[in-house]
Amino acid sequence: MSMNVTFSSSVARCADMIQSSVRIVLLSGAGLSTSAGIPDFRGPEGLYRKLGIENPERIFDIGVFERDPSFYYGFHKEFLRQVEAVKPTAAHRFFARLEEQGKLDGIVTQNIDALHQKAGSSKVLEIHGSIWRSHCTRCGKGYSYEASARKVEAEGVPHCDSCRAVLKPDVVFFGENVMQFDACQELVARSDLLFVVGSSLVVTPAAWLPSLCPGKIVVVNKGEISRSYLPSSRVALHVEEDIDTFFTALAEKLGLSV
Ligand code: CNA
Repeated sequence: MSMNVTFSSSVARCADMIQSSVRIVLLSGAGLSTSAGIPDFRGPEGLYRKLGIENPERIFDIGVFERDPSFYYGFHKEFLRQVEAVKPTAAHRFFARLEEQGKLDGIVTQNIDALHQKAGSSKVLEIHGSIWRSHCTRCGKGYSYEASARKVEAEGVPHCDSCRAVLKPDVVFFGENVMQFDACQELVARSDLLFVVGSSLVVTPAAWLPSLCPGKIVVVNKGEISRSYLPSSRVALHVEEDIDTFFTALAEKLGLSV
């Protein structure tokens, strides 16, 4: 009972904040896509726990990739299969509706699954890149998603048509620079309401972004998050609920159909 009261009052407070804000920004993480069927890294059902690898961050370690790309591509093949099968969640659709209403200034996503775009969002900054393009690690030749996916299927580790070097998807690995960071910083710095949804806030520099928000911050995340860089005085609301449950209720409160 008391939990329901807390839940509905969180929904109501959040709806009020949305109504009184004009430049809403979302920082999203893997938790937004778990209900679509893509496991996150660090959540209870996350890949790190499932794969049982001692140091699973090695999957996205650029040094490991350069030494042995087959380690990454074993994961990649499975990931592509999942991404192709999944559909956006209610939470993805919620933020697409906010953009339609002219309320949402943009999204910074750490996800590489393109579910925001599939849901209809167009103002999306993919700070960790995406799997939609690949390039040759030697000559730089670019490959479309379809071309590289065909090669992964046929060769396991895909190679360049021109120079035979290994291809790498345009996903940001640990040890590489993130993408469009200036634009991400500018977006957050002019927001009056920042949603941080489904992120453990442990991966920098994405985890630094909330500190640039001059307005209010709403965190929606069930499970542990790092508070190292989170400006706690600006966190107006921390909702520890299932993401889809919360955004479905919020949409209903605001009269948005998701
Ligand atoms: P993370 O570190 O895995 O954290 C996810 C957070 O979401 C955890 O705190 C979970 O407890 C929480 N969470 C998961 N499901 C739910 C739910 N249904 N309701 C509420 N909370 C939930 O993910 P981050 O994004 O913070 O980590 C950064 C990495 C993970 C980024 O570089 C991503 O590219 C990378 N990643 C992306 C995907 C994807 O594209 N979908 C999948 C897995 C990892």
